[in-house]
Amino acid sequence: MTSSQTLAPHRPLGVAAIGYAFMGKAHSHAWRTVANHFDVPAFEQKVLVGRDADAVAAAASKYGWSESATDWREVIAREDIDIVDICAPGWLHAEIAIAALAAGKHVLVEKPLANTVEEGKAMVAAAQKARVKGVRSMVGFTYRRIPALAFARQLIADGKLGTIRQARASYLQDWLADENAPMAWRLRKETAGSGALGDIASHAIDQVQYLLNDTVSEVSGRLHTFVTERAGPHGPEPVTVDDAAWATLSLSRGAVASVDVSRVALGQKNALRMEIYGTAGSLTFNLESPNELYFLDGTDPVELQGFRRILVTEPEHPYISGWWPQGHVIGWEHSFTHQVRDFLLDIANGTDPSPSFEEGLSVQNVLAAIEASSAASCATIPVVELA
Ligand code: SOE
Repeated sequence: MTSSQTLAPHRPLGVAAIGYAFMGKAHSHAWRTVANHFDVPAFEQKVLVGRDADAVAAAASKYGWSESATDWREVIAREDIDIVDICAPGWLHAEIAIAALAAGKHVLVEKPLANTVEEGKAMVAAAQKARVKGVRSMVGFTYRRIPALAFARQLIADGKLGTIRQARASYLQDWLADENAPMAWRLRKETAGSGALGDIASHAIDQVQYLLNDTVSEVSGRLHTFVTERAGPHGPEPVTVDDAAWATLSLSRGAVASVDVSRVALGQKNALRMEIYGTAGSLTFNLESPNELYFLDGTDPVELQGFRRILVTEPEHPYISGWWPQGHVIGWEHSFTHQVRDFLLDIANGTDPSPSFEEGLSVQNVLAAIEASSAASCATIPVVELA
C-alpha cells in the first residue's frame, strides 16, 4: 500500500490489533465501543493477531474482530490494514512497530514504548521517517485520557496552581504480594524490560511530565526485588526484574518530584496517586476513584481553604460529553476509548498524536536513568551503637 492510500483510503480504515490478553482485551473494548460515543472516521475491526490459533480465534469473535491470524508479518503486509495496534508484550514492540511503520501503517503501541532505550531510539527514527509521509504513531499512556487527569493538566496550564514546586506520584498494586504467585512474562527482564519500573512507574513519570508540561532533567533512584524466585512452567525460575522502585526527579523548570511504585503493596489494588503543589493551589487524584479530582485554591482566605472535591462528570470536562449525564461516573476502560478516539481523529485530520514516540522515549530515558542510579552505590549510614 502506498502512503497516499493509507492517508485517505476510499473505504473505512482497516484496523489490526496484535495481542489479546489484558491489554488486547482493553484495546478491543475501546475499538468496539468508540463509535457509539464519539464522532470518529469510519473504521473496521478487521483482524486480531495472536500466537495460539484457537485462543485468538475465540478472542476475535468475542471482542468483535472479523478475523483472527497468527502471523503479524502477514497482517501488516495486507492492503486492507491501515492501523496496527500493538498490545503484545514489550519485547515485541520495537520489531512490530518498526515493520508496521515501514509498511505505511499508522501505529498505536502500548506503554512503555520499548524495553530499552536503544529500541526506543530505533522506534523514534522509524516514526520520524514515516511521519514525513503522513503516517501517524502514538504510545498508549492511556491515563492522560482519564478526564480528571486531562482536566488537572488544563487547570495547571491555566495557572490555577501558580508555579509548580513539587509533585508526588505513587503507583501501588499488590498482585505480586503473594510469594506463591507464579512466574509470568512481566517478571522476566528479557520479555518485560523491567518490573514495576517499566510497567507502572512509566505511567507515574509520564503523568509528572504531562501534568507539569515539563521534562525530567535529573534522577536518583533505587529498585528492589523481594521475591527473587517464582514457580515457572518448568520449575523454579529467578525473577529478573524489580518488585518496587522509587526515585526523586528534578524537572527542567525547577520543580521537584518523587515517584514510588510497587507491585507488592499489600492491600493497594491499582492506586495511582498524583499530588501537585504550586504557589497558588494544589491538586490530588487517586485512580481508584477516577472521577474525582481534589483542588485547593490557595488564593481563598486561609480560614476557608480546604481541598474541594470536583466530580469530573460534567459535559464541560474533557471527553465527558461523549458519555452520560452529569454524575453518571465512568471508569478505567474509558481512557482506552478516548485514546482510540484521539488517534482516529489525528489520522483523519493529519495531525500528530500525543504522546508521540519521542515522548515515549523521554519516559524510557528516565526509566533507564533510575536503573543506572540504582546500580550505582548509594551512601550507607554508619551503624550507631545505642547505649
Ligand atoms: C495499561 O495501561 C497498564 O499499564 C498495564 O500494562 C499495567 O500492567 C496496569 O496494571 C496498569 O495499566
